[in-house]
Amino acid sequence: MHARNPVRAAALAAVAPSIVVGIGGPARAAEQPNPQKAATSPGRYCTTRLLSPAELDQGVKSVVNCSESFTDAMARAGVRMDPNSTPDAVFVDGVQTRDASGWVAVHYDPYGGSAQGLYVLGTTCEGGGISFNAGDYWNDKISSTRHQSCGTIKHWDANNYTGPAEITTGGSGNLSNLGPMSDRVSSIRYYTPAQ
Ligand SMILES: [Ca+2]
Repeated sequence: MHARNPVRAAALAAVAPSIVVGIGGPARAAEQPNPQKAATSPGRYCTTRLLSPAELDQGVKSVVNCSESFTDAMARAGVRMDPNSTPDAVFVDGVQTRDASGWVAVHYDPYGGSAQGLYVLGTTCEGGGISFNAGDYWNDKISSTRHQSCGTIKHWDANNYTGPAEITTGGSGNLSNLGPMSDRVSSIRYYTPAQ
């Protein structure tokens, strides 16, 4: 049998805002839900820096800092913005901006996004990413992703970028709800736009 199936591929492309790879395959090694998942939020606005591909290869895990204040969270992360900025309206020197805020994507606990979330700080989309440890608040938590500077984002169940995964694509501001990877994401990598 030939592997190509243009009818199925076209159907997937037509209906799927996200593309699932590896689900149900023989190599599937799905994680069990994490019983130690933190019940209370560490703060509504969280930041973590984009790890480089080399750091991912070395097994470096993400450090996440959170605050109840959006501007406090950003200031602690070194993101410069005016004090009247909000998640939906960032101002720098009085000018409203979006990508200049310097995050590659924002991930959210609920479907459909939220004002609060995990802001991944970085400017490159060359396969860098983030990875959680079991027990981290954001491990197995994410259900939606807003693309900012990176057009292709791959979400894995495991924290080592292998096994079942789900890809979202979109321009800056595009929000995607996750399907099978909802509440299962343990590592993510960021790439340039797919198309
Ligand atoms: Ca997981």
